[in-house]
Parts: sequence; C-alpha cells; structure tokens
Amino acid sequence: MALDAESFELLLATVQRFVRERLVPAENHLEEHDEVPADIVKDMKDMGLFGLTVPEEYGGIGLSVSQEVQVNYELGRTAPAFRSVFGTNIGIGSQGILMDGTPEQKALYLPQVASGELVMSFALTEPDAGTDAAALKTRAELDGEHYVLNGTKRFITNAPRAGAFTLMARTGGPGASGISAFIVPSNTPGLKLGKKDKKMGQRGTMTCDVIMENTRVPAANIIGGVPGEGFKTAMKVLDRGRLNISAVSCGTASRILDESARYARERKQFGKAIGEFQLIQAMLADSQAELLAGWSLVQDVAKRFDAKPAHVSDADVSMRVSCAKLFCTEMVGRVADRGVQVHGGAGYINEYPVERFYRDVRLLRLYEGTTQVQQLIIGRALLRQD
Ligand code: COS
Repeated sequence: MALDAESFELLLATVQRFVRERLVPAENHLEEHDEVPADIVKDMKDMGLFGLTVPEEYGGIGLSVSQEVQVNYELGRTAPAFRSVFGTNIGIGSQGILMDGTPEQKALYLPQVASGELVMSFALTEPDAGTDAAALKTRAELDGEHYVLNGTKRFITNAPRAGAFTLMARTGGPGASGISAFIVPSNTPGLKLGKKDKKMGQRGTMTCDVIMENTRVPAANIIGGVPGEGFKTAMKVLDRGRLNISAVSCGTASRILDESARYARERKQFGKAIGEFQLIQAMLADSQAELLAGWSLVQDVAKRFDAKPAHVSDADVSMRVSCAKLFCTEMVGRVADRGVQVHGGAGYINEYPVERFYRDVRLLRLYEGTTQVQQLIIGRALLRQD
C-alpha cells in the first residue's frame, strides 16, 4: 500500500506549508489556551489528515510506512499537540483494526476513522500495568453474546475526544495470551472518563483515565473475532507507532536546530554573532550529525517495514524499530538540551520555542515504550540470535 509518488510529493508540500503557515503561528495560542483551535481541526479534516494511513478502499489516503514517517517528520516541526489531534486515528487507535480486524470491522469503522468523524484512541496502560503491559488487570467476562468490562485505563491519549477505543482487557488467564483487544464505543453505558491529566509539557494534548464499571460490549467487538490475540495486536500496533514517534523526534530536532541556528546568527556577544564562536558551532554540529543519523535509521527501518505484510510481525524489524525509538527520542532530548544552551538564559524563558520543545520532547522517551523497554527488546533479540 502506498500513495503514488506524484500525489505524495504534493501532499508532503501541502503538509509542509500547513505546518509553516498555519500551525507554527498558532503555537503560542496553543500554549496559552491548552487547546487546538476548532478551525485548525476542521482544516486537518478537510486535508484528509485523519485518514493518512487508512487504505483508499476505506476512504483514506493509504500512505506506506515510508511515506508516513516523512509526513510525521514534517508534523514534528511544530508543537506535538497538533499532530496529536489525529495521531491516534492514523496510528495506535486504528491500526489494530487495520492489521487484525475482521472484514466487517474494517468496513464499519475505517471509513469513519478516515473522515475524522470517529476519533479512535488506544487503551493499554493501567495504574498497575505500564511497562509490564502483559500484567494488565481490566477484566472482560463473557455473559451471553457480550463481554462485561471492569477496570481502569490510565494516561489515555485523546480519550476526551474519542468516539471509540481499541482497548486491551483480560478474557483469559494470566499473561499475554489471556488478553483480547476490543473496540469499545465511548458512549457505552458504564464507561466514564477521569479528569484531564496536568502534564509537564505537550499542552493542547488530552490524556485522562478511562474507567469501566460493568461496561457491556458485544463479543463481536473483539478485534479479529478471536480472544487471546490482543497482546500481539497491541505489540504490532506499537511497532508502527514507535517508528513514527522516531520520525516525529527527528522533525522536532530539525526545528530546534533551525531555531538555534537563527538565534546564533542574530544574538551578539563580545562584539559578534555568537554563531561565530566555535563552541556554539560545536553544539550545532553535534545536533546536526545526530539528527541525520537518526533520520537515516528511521527511513531504513520504514523500508523494511514496507517490505513485509502489514499485519505480520518480524522480530528483526521490531528490534530495529526499538533501535530507532531508543536513538531518536534520546537524540531529540540532547538536541533540545543543546538548543536551550545555545539560547543561554533566553532559552529558559517561554517566549522562545526551545523552552517549550525542551519540555515537550521529554515525553517521547516515555510513551509507546520507555527507552528501557526498547533496550529490553533489542537485548532480547540479540541474545536470541546465533
Ligand atoms: N509483534 C507481535 N507479537 C509480539 C511482539 C511484536 N512486536 N512482541 C511480543 N510479541 C508476542 C510474543 O511473541 C509473545 O507471543 P508467544 O507467547 O506466542 O511467543 C507474546 O507477544 C508475549 O511477548 P513477551 O513474552 O515478549 O512479553 P513480555 O511480557 O515479556 O513483554 C515488553 C514485553 C516489555 C516488550 C512489552 O510488555 C512492552 O512493550 N511493554 C511496554 C508497553 C508500552 O509500550 N506501553 C505504552 C502504552 S501506549 S502509549
């Protein structure tokens, strides 16, 4: 699946212009008001951004992974909350249905996902099950043609906007094999939302708890129709998600570098632009080299991702995805830190974008699997090999 090259070039140029002319100028508003303006959300829908990864047969644009990472690089060049509005629709919220859903589930949900009429969100994490996702406790008990769900999901991105969740719950015994993935409409009786989380950064993104008390969901809403496959679905979805977080990290690093180089050209000390000092150049150079290394890795892994069937997991590709997530999210943390350093005291003042990005990028090393989870996956893969 891929968009033809010519249409893709046009789309990419449109996204670049949208980021530059619409989103970057709205960053201060976003920071102040903690919400994405409704007219921007409407423009996103009109541009088809909610359906970037949904196949054309279901009304989407049908990007390949190699194309998706390029779009996410561009979206990384502005505040993360903008992408977050549709990020779960093109990523972790809907990919489970796309990868493992039955034909009926795809036909019912994907067209609404593509148009943005339905916002989907991904609910895996719980108060006592974060990194150890296979230990999740939310129960799903079979009762006739329905499952009855009880439990709490935590830090769920876009839960307040969501019309439905891809939600992992335990239908069987302990461990990964007892977990099923459900499609849970947000208006199901017994489902309620917690209060909005107050976060360090990423203002304008929405996360909160999802609480289920005797929430009845049709058995037909198990993704793929077969219980016990939900953990694998979640891991496959996260593989693609993690690669896209890596692409976003590279885009954000490139924006921070641009901001830092501009400041270094304009700011004068000791009678000349600080960019003329080699110690400033060294910081910019380290960031540039690390950004290019990360971006090359992302593009290479994306090609390997595209070379396999979308719903099939490949341990070597998963290992490489984790290398990309580990390297790129840590890389953008260092780039943001140097960006603040190049700005000096001004970098600590929230008039400058680097102060905001410094806080925003901290989350990239945590969500969709911490750096330590990526290390674990890479380490295990190496020890499995001959
Ligand atoms: N694709 C498909 N299947 C996968 C997979 C992948 N990438 N990774 C693991 N699996 C399968 C395994 O093959 C195994 O299946 P079998 O029992 O049939 O062999 C099953 O899933 C369990 O895998 P594993 O034994 O590796 O599970 P662990 O409990 O050891 O967990 C980690 C592994 C820690 C890597 C996993 O729990 C994880 O990624 N945690 C972080 C969760 C996360 O990212 N949370 C963020 C929430 S979204 S913001």
